[in-house]
Amino acid sequence: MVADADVVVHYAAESHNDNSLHDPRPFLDTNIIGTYTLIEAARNHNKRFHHISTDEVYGDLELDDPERFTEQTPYNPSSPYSSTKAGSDLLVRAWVRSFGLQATISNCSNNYGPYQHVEKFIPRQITNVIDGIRPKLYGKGENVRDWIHANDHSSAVLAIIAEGTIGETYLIGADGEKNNKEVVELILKHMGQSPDAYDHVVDRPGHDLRYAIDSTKLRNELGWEPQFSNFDAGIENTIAWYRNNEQWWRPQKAATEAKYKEQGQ
Ligand code: TDX
Repeated sequence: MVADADVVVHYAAESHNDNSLHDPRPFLDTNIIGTYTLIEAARNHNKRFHHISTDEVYGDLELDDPERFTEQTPYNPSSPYSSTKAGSDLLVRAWVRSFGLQATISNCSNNYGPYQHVEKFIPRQITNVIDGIRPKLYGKGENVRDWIHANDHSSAVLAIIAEGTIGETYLIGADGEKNNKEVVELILKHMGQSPDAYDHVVDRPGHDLRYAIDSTKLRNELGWEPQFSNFDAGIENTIAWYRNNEQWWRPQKAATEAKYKEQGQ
C-alpha cells in the first residue's frame, strides 16, 4: 500500500529489449501506464518517489567516442523498450515540475549478479554452458556494455534516496566497459571450456553498439563508490550462484530458449 510506505522506489518494468522487439505492447502498458499509475499514487499520498531507469534512453555511442553518457546527454532511444523507459522518465520529470512530486531519477548501466532472469546475456550464457549448450553471441560480438554488479546499483539507489536532490537525475555506472565477445570468453574460461566454444547467431535488429556511463555527478555529490570493481571475480561468483541455485532459474530456462530459437537466436 502506497499509503503505508516511507518511499516508493519504482523498479517495476518490462526490461528486455528482445521481448520488446517481439511484442511491444506490454512495454507501453507497464513502462508508460505503470509509471503513470505509480506517480499518481505517490502524488495523491504525498510520498517521496525514486524512479529507476536505464542508460539506454541516451541511445548508443561509437566504439571510439571519447565522451560517455552524462546527465546532459540528449535522449535518443532506439528500441520499443528504451523508448518507453525514456517516456517514463519524462513523465516523472513533468510530475516534479507540474505537481511538485518529490522525485529523483537514476539511469543505470547493464547489471549482472545473482537472481537475474535467464533471458539476459550473462545468465543465459552461464546456464547454457551448465546445460551443455554453446553460448550465443549476437552478430560479431563487438557491442560494448558497461557492466555493474547489482549490489552496486542498489547501494547507489540507497545513496540517492538518502541524499539526492529532489528533481535531479543521477547516472549510475562502475567503469565496467567490455565487449560481448570478451564477456563470453571470460564465462567459458571460468567454466572450464575452450574460449572459442560459442556460436555467432543472427544480430538483434537496431542493436545498440555501445553504452558507457560517466558517473562523476553521483560520485562527487553523494560520495558513492562501487564495491565490486573486479569483473573477473564478479563473474566467477555469479557462475557459482547459478550453479548452486538451479531450482531458482530452471523453471524459466526451456521456455526462454524456445523463444530465442524461434527468433533464430
Ligand atoms: O544471447 C544473447 N547474446 C548476445 O550477444 C543475449 C541475450 C544478448 N546478447 C548481447 C546483446 C547486448 O549487446 O549482449 C548484450 C547484453 O544484452 P542484454 O542482456 O539483453 O542487455 P541490453 O540489451 O544491453 O539491456 C540491458 O541493459 C540495460 C538490460 O536488459 C536493460 O534492462 C537495461 O536497461
